[in-house]
Amino acid sequence: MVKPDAIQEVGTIIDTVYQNGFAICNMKSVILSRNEAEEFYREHFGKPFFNTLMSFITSGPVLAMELKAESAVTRWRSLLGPTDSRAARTEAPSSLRARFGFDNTKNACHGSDSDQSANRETDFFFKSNAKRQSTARFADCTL
Ligand code: RTP
Ligand code: MG
Repeated sequence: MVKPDAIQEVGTIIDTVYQNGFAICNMKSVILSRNEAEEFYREHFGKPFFNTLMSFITSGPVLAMELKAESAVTRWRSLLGPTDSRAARTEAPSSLRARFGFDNTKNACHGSDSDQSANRETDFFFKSNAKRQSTARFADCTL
């Protein structure tokens, strides 16, 4: 998920997605409501940064993408770099968070932290897509 602080860089981020061998199976831009943001980030409910995270993630559009690749969760998180963009700039200067994020909250992109989270989070954004009648196949995404 491209977060609101990096949405103006979304073209470059999509270039990076393809250059790193991911397929994009689904893509959707939305502005999350507070309730939706709480559901998406429910594992962090009650943490000290939760309200700051809620304000930030609902402050503008996000771009959700369902990415497919071998070991996609690990590879995408490695491309993201450390959570704090300031640390990313020293520890992983070519990472997305180093390039496009700002700090510990505004850090450009999200990545699922396990296959289980990836399933839950892709359902969160895309489950309703399946209801559409279409004969089209998803490019590169035969599972
Ligand atoms: P994400 O879930 O967004 O991919 O990030 P992550 O796994 O690297 O980090 P996580 O611990 O899951 O935190 C989720 C998001 O909450 C914000 N955050 N703020 N101390 C803080 O102020 C703080 N810690 C985390 C960030 O936006 C982080 O990506
Ligand atoms: Mg996380």
